[in-house]
This record gives sequence, structure tokens and C-alpha cells, in this order.
Amino acid sequence: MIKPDGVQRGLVSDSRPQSLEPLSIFCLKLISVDRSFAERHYSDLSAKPFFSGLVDYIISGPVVAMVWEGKNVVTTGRKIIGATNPAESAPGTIRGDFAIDIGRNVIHGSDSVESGRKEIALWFPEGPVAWSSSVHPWIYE
Ligand code: DGI
Repeated sequence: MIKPDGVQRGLVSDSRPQSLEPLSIFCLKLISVDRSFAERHYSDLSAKPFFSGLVDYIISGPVVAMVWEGKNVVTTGRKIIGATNPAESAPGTIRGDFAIDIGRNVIHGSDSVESGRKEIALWFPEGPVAWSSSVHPWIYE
């Protein structure tokens, strides 16, 4: 998900580095979510002191929600996104290149296959678009 700061800063297309090429996009939408939706998305963090600020931030403007598929997509996606705290994100990662503060870190990515499944069900109850990328045979054995 490109968070509201990423959308407002016009970073939606910058957040699609070449390293995403082996992954295919299956769902994409620009969407504003309300407080209860954002609280559900971040329910694992509800006890954290930054929770209400995090929810305020996520509902402060539209976000771009996406589903990506590919080999080791969660691990690869997290590598491309970078560490949670941009100060610890390597250059070349999305957070490393575009973010400064942890509370404005531009992008969210599922941290496990299980949370990815839950997040897909929450954000895309309509389900994914069925297609396959014609470049995949040139990338995957
Ligand atoms: O999966 P991540 O987004 O990398 O990290 P997470 O699931 O632990 O936390 C979700 C978001 O919450 C994270 O992207 C930014 C915010 N966050 C995490 N730790 C802190 C925080 N925000 C503040 N202000 N302070 C924190 O310590």
C-alpha cells in the first residue's frame, strides 16, 4: 500500500522500482479508508503507543492498495520496501530513498504470507483479477 504521504507526494510511480519486475500486480485501487477500517488493518498494533497517530495518518488521505504475486513475494517485497524505520533503510529501498520519519514511511507491505492473506481479504473482498504475465517465462525457469 502506498500510504497517504506517498500519494500526496506523487510517489506512486516512483514506488515501482525495476526490482519489482519479477512480480505481477493482481489488484490495484486508490481508496480512502475510515478509522474502523484502518484500525482493523493495524489491529496487531492496537496496544502500541503510536497506534492512534498511525490510524490518523492512514486515514488522512487516499492510499493506493495493491496485491503483488511472485516467487518469495513477501520477502522480496519487504526487501524492496526497506526497514520500518527509514533511518535504518538501505539506499535503493523505497523507504531508504523517499522517507525520513518512521511515522511517514510512504509504503506498507505485508510482513508474512498469513498477514498478506488477511490483508488481501480486507482490502480486496472482490478478489484478484485472473491473468498471467507474458514476461514470466523469461524470468522464471
Ligand atoms: O511492517 P512495517 O510497516 O515495516 O512495521 P510495523 O508493522 O511494525 O508497523 C506498522 C507501521 O507503524 C510502520 O510502518 C510505521 C509505524 N510505526 C512502527 N513503529 C513505530 C511506528 N510509528 C511511530 N511513530 N513510532 C514507532 O516506534
